[in-house]
Amino acid sequence: MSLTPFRPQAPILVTRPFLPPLEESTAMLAEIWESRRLSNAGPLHQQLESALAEYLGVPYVCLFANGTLALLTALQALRLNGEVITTPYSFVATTHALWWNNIKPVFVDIEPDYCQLDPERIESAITPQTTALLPVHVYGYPAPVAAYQTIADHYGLALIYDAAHAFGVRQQGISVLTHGDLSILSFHATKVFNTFEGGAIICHDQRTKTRIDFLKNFGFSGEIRVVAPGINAKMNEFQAGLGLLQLKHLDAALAARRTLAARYRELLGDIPGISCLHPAEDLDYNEAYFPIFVDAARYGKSRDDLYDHLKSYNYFCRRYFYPLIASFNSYRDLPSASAENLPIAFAKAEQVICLPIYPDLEVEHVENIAAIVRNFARG
Ligand code: T4K
Repeated sequence: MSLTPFRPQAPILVTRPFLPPLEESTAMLAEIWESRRLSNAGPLHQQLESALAEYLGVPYVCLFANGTLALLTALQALRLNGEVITTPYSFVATTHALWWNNIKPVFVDIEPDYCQLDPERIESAITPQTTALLPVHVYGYPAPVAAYQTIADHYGLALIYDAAHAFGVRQQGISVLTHGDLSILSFHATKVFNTFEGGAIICHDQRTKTRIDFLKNFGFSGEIRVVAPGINAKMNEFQAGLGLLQLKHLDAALAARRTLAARYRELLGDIPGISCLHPAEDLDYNEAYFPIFVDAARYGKSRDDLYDHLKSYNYFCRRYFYPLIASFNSYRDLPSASAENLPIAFAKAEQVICLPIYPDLEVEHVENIAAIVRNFARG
């Protein structure tokens, strides 16, 4: 397909939040105004927990004000300390959550195919202080869960997934959120399913849910009893009401993402030096992001050249996850943060560009972006 690239008048950003029709939201707001129930596990909060458990195919959902608070609370819920093995190839919140819990992050490199924490490299990083593994299902692609579980079982480690990107992802019909001890979701504006801000912990049993529910509400169990040093991390009724509305439209939004992603793959697949990720046959993938990787030697231009070139055409992509978490000031002095320890993660962070993808993106932009990428290689 040959197309002369055009420059859209309005900037196209990497994502644009999906929202339900405004009239549905105003009806929901009217209910909240009437009831005056604004927070503290009100009826909408409870309804969304049940609706999400059913939609996602998971046992228990604990709603949070955002994904970062869910991560912080998950680490508290399992009473973790010492060292936790994690990936440097993620959003900073993954590592910040460890730091805020006074836990030392230990970075282990990723594998080159799907940028997941490499199970082959985990065992050599385990020390007597290691208490858990904290991998990420990066871009929503499932991490190698069976291999992690074998290691966690063998060494008696907890296993928490940062599943911020993996909303609705199923492998062989089973939600990826059912693995490990806990999984964390983000419902931020930039995510597949958003409640403006929001998040959740997925857990397997009522006992754990009860503990998490105490922890996210100051540790209160009843009116005057505090059973744990909790925090205020609750999702409010507006967020929960919005979530219930979003769920009604979610399948259509996911279908639109899949159509766009299929077109990208079709059009970018044969450009030398540009590679995309491909969902496996048995995967119901959410197309949360559309990362491409630029091999500068084969493409003839660097990743940053292409990023700037797309910007000159008014396409504002993002380089998730560059810079690598391990290169931020707070973490760069950790022994595990060195480039020698993390060669693949550093290399991938230098190659990645996430292209725009969101449900109401018009397919002509996907075709235009692909043409820009193709023509730039020749230029
Ligand atoms: N773990 C992982 C693996 C994560 O990726 C994240 C969050 C977390 C944990 C923490 O979850 P939360 O506490 O956030 O629930 C964004 C998001 O702020 C962040 O939630 C997300 N990951 C991360 C990957 O991306 P930025 O710095 O890229 O956001 P920003 O404001 O530059 O927005 C990106 C694009 O989205 C912009 O081009 C404009 C568009 N946008 C953004 C917002 C906020 C909109 O169109 N409307 C909006 O309201 O971090």
